[in-house]
Amino acid sequence: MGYQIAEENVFSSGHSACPGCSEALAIRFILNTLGSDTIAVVPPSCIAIISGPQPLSSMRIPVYQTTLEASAASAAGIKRALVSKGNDHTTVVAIAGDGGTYDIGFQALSSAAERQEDIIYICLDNEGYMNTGSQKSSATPSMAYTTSTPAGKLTPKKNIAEIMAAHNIPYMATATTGYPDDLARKVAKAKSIRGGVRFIVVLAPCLDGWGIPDKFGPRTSRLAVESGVFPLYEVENGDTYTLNYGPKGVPVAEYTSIQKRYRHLTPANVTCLQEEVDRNWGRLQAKCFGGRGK
Ligand SMILES: Cc1ncc(C[n+]2csc(CCOP(=O)(O)OP(=O)(O)O)c2C)c(N)n1
Ligand code: SF4
Ligand SMILES: [Mg+2]
Repeated sequence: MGYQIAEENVFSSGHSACPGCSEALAIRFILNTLGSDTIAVVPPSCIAIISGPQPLSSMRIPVYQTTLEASAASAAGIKRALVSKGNDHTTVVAIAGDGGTYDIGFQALSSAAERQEDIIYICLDNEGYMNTGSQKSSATPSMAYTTSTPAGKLTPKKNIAEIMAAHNIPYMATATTGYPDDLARKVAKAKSIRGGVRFIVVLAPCLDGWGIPDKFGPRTSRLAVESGVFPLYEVENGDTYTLNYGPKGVPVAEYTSIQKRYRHLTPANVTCLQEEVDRNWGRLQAKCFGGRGK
């Protein structure tokens, strides 16, 4: 039986994201799971557009809009200020994009993890700087078109999940909007752990940046999991791996063929992508099952 998703109306309709945006869907699941005793920190991104200008925000909790570099530092500062005033119950969550996490906000995140700050950090990964017109980030996968990689990206996606797990934080998880009960369960688990950075990276397909129809967000994210492009797993304390959902034998071609950002690929390119995905899956299996594979 799946995890029950709460609907506490901590996120309201009427925001200005593209209709069908996976980031908005993710925020709905995240905030309704965390509940109203939460303060969010949001850097410049489509998330900031969704949270909107106060008092018109769709996020019905206090939101601090920080700089693109400083989400983790801002969240840590807010948490410390609350605790120093005797409030140790309010959850502080940073919700940032991949550009604000993998790239521009990374030093603040890495140092907050090393200092064991008591925050939740959630990266909504749409694999590019979407708010400014779909430029490449280090989360953009191999060969994907972006407006700054018009012939396709020449380098692979940075593995932020493993980088964060290597900080020996209490909890790291991957999640996606196509598996909402899994996402909500992981957010609840992150909330239940006290102390240390709890990090979740959520694959959130961008309609415009990936070139998919409005209603294809959840379907595309499910194909990412079923093809092995984005396996769902958890790592506790840097070394205890749990696989939640792995590949189900769906070819990577099925995932790429519905996205315009891959429409320039030749069959040979798709074979290279398939090999990259198989290699990454083999590495993850070795970590989850001690090299035995499953
Ligand atoms: C230091 C800095 N560089 C660039 C910008 C301009 N900027 C605003 S939003 C944004 C895109 C952020 O991308 P991402 O974090 O992936 O979030 P998304 O828009 O994809 O949700 C950029 C580059 C900025 N605000 N600050
Ligand atoms: S550009 Fe992409 S991430 Fe931004 S609001 Fe639209 S669908 Fe969502
Ligand atoms: Mg992004």
